[in-house]
Amino acid sequence: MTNAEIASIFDHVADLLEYQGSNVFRVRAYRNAARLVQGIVEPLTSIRDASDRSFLELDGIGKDLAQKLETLLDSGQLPMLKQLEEEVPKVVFDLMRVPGLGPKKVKLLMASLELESLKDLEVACQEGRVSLLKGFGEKTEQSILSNIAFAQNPDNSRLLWDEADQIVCLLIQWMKECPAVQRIEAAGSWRRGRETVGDIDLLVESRKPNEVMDHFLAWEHTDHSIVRGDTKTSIRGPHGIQVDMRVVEKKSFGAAWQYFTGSKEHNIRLRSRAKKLGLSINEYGVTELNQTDGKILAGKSEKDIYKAVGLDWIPPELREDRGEFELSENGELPKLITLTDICGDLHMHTTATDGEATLAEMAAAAVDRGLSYIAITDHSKRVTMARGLDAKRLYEQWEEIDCLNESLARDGSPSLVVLKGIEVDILEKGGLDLPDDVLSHADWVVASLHYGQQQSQEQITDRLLDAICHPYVNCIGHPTGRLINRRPAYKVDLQRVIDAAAENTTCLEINANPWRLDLDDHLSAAAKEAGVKLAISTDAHTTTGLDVMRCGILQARRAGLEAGDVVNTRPLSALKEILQKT
Ligand code: DGT
Ligand code: CA
Ligand code: CA
Ligand code: ZN
Repeated sequence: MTNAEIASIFDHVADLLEYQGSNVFRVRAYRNAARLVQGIVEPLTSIRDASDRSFLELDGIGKDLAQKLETLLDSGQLPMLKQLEEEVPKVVFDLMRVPGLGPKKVKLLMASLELESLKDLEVACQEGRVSLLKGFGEKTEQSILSNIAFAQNPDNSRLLWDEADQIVCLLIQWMKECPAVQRIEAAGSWRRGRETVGDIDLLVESRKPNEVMDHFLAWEHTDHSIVRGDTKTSIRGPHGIQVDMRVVEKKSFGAAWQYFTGSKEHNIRLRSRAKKLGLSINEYGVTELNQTDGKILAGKSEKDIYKAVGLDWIPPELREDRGEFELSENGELPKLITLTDICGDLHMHTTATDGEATLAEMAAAAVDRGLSYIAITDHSKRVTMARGLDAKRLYEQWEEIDCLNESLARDGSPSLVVLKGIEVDILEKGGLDLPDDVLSHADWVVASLHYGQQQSQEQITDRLLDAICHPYVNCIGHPTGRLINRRPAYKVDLQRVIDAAAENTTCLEINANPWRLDLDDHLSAAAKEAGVKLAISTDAHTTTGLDVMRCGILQARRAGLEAGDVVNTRPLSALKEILQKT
């Protein structure tokens, strides 16, 4: 069982408990545990298997949850969940997957309408029966209808990249134990760093395909096999995801890796380019178009394949047929940003609001990750659910930060600098949640929109534009508000947002949380084009939450960003210069 699967089980438990009206602290414990486990990159099995470690070392995991983790890892099941599933009608799960329908609303709907399926709710909305219910106007009814369509769209049931990555890592580790495997690499959308992955594609170099297939089918997470062939075998693995494994010979490895990395659009362009040069490209290699002897001109490495058609090797993240061929041909491919370019992280939370680690713990975790600065950006008071900070509590936190910086400096170099920040809410009626004179004392201000997400495009765009033009706002957090597979973006004119950000030297965020990843690749590329500086930030709520930076980096690479396009690649002194707004 992977970490992501465990996280989704805990989330599910939290939903069901909340639906049943269970104690809020109990619900919260499961939600927090889900978020914690989701953020841990190391497989939990390795904590279980280490004799000197225990789950209790994880913040927020007490005896009860530790026991549940053991049970889940040992049996793949949770008796408590089984019981909950018996108590709660099945349709409730489907209803809760509709964005905007939380346990409370679902309860109301269940109590007033006879619902046995999502379809029943759709019909009830179409017949106007939902808008008659207390607390559900016509607007809500319309938004439920469009969100049902969102929930039913198969594009919204793909795995997050991060979830797929956990499976890829486990599988590669397992396959390497097979002596017949000479080399193994992952391909497909995972390798291109797409935010979601439909199925996983693996490529093995071996002269003994049969032994490789046997080993693959014996993987502990193999649910069942779909097809077994001589060169390709497919299984269903964790989360029901399909994994395709292909075995090729050494002389074709590069060609196959290129072919199965895709994208399909990129490959079509590549093949037609080859054709014009009198060549043919397939998964075995490059050959002369009209030659029947089948002599392979290139195939061993990807570099050879691209070279054969007069191109520089193209990084997988750019292989979407969005202009990469022209860049490659002219030797103008960008030098894509990497994780090692990152010097700081400019969005994170602590126990002062809804984070799970203290200020000092976050700072220590940042030092461990080699960062040279972080900004603490807890929520402002409007976010009551997270006990957001008012001016008084913010100033108290900043005093704490002063002390911490002093003691960090005393500890000697290389040291970390903690910036005094805030994630200030952009209010429903417009304006910011804290007075200007408070914001003027911050080192770094992120402004984000959490409430009033159902407003019209004009309203939301205006709210964001106001924040962008505000003299003390440095960055707009998660600028579209979408949650992948869960909630669509709010309606907003992003071109105006991007243009205003460029004009006001306000940064836009690429939120590295694998559920968010907004701005996405297209929008980040548009922002770069307009001259906007981006900040890639983790929005961490736990210490391990800092590790999602790599997901943000992938999204940035897909947008063609270089280190220079991203503010938190600068050393602190250079960052401060950029922050001097005109
Ligand atoms: P996904 O799995 O939906 O997230 O996206 P991909 O890009 O991993 O797509 P997938 O798994 O269907 O195929 C892997 C790569 O194989 C794809 O990016 C391009 C390559 N490919 C080339 N020609 C074809 C073809 O005719 N059919 C399929 N299925 N794949 C092809
Ligand atoms: Ca795939
Ligand atoms: Ca596939
Ligand atoms: Zn945040």
